[in-house]
Order: sequence, then C-alpha cells, then structure tokens
Amino acid sequence: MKEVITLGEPMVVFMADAPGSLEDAEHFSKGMAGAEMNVAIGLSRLEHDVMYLTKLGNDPFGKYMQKFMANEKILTDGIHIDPVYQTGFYLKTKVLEGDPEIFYYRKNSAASHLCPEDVDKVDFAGAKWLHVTGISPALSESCRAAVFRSIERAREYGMTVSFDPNIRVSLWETTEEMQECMNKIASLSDYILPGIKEGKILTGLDTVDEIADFYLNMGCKGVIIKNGEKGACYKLKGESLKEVAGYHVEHIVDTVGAGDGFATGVISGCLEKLPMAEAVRRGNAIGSIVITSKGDNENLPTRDELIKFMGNNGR
Ligand code: KDG
Repeated sequence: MKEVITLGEPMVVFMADAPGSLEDAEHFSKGMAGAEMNVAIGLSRLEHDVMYLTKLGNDPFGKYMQKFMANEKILTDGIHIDPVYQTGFYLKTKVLEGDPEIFYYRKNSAASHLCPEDVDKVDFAGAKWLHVTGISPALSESCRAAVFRSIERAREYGMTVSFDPNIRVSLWETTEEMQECMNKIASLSDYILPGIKEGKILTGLDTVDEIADFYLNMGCKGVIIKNGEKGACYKLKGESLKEVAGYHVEHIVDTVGAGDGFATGVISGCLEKLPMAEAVRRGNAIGSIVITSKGDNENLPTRDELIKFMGNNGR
C-alpha cells in the first residue's frame, strides 16, 4: 500500500571519475539521479512505501531505471512508457571542493512529456503524502500541468503536500516566470522547503523570518529553510522561528542531492509523527550523509545506518 507519491524526471547521471572539465573527461561512472527520485529512494530505504510517477523512454536507460526502482522497492505502478521520446541523462564533474558542474541531456525527454492524463491514470487512494519539486514544472507545459494536477488529486484524497523549490535556473525562460510558478505551487502546499538563497530569490525578502511569513501568510502550515552546514530553521503557523543545528562533515565529496536527503528526513519524520524539530534534525543528518559520496543518492541511509549516525534521534 503506497504511503507517499512523488513525480518527476529520473535521469541517469554520468559522473566523471577524475577532476577536470566535462569536455576533457574520459571515464564516467553511471548512477541514478533526479531530485524526486532521490527522495523516493531515501524514503524507501527508511521503509516507507513510495510510488514514483513518471514517463520513461522505451530504451536501455528506461529499462535500467525500472530495474533500479524495483531493486530499491519503489512502487512502479506510476510508470508510463513513452514509445517515441527517450530517457534523459546528465553529466557531472568531479570536484575537490565546491559544487560540481553539470550538463543536462533532457530536452524533449520522455519524462518532459508527462501530462495530467498520466497523473489521472494512477491510483492515489490510501496515500498520505505527495512530494513535488520546482524542477518538474520547469520541464514543459504538460509537466507543469501534471504537477498542478497531482496537487489537486492529493487534495481530493486529503494528502499532505510538500514542495522543494529546487531552483534550476537553466531550465526556466525568465526569473519572473519561475517565481510566479513556484510561489503558486507553494501556496497550494502544506510544507515548503527552500534553501535560504532560494527563499530570497523567490520572495525578494532578506531574512528567514520574513521568508517564512511570506509563505505562512499564503496558507502553508510550515516553512523549513535550509542553510547548508549551519543546519536549518523552521517556522510553523502560529509559532516562532526555531533553529536546528547542522552536522559538521569532515570530507565533502559531492554536494548534489543534499537537499533531497534533507527532504527525506523531514518527510519521513513527519510521517512517523516526530516533532518538527526532530524531523528537521533528521533532515540535517541525511543531507550530511548524502554529501559524503559521489552519487546523488548512493549513501541515503537505511534505518540502521541512520540510527548509527544520529543515535536515538534516528529512531
Ligand atoms: O537534487 C539533485 C538533483 O539535482 C539531481 O539528482 C539531478 O534532478 C536533477 C536535476 O534536475 O538537477
């Protein structure tokens, strides 16, 4: 029985094995990627039942993804196969510090043809939580409509909706269009999880308190703002802003996927009815674990690994 539904574009990632530019890279390791996919993997490893809704190409990458998801125990009844368009992928540099450079091969991909009719074909009954990001609505008109349709359906089924803006500037035509679309999605969500820079870009406001109030005044129940190594803060409707300290990571290997690890912690914590401070602490912990590996999701912890890292707060 599914507990969580998420939708988006899974991609194959090819990670350069040695530092340097993408054009000079000669050897790559293959992995799975996609913001919502990372969250699906994380939740599934913590034994939550997740269904992933997408459209894959009828090609080797699409087949790899189906096997990968089955292996990760992600429910695949939300997968549609497109007979024409191909599964997307992206390239990622290896860096010794800072964020890696990435390059997408996803224009006109199978997943970018996801549409509201695909969402309607999927059974939402019994699910409790929908997680969406700001990447999918940037992919195409039909993908954007699919995201809005999924929120509508989640509402019909009384589900909780979380939204991670996950700003990818290169996927948007203009900043105004991005702000308008993202803030509309936020206004329809229960919980929004922006990074501090994203919050500033989307609201034009400066402080975390102002950013949180902007979304609470729109009707969100809670705003959880990520601040890298420092941790995160959150504000729930009717409460004051609270801070939750982050974890120090001695050796950062690759920062991609940290936000999805954070979302995994917050969503799983809420589903397990932890107080928000504990859910956010778990988010900080999983975000820190993710950045110790080169893949976007390979280090997402199992329950035992999480408890080992966090002690009793991992529960
Ligand atoms: O959040 C991690 C994602 O950025 C990565 O897995 C790839 O989905 C991706 C994207 O669009 O950048």
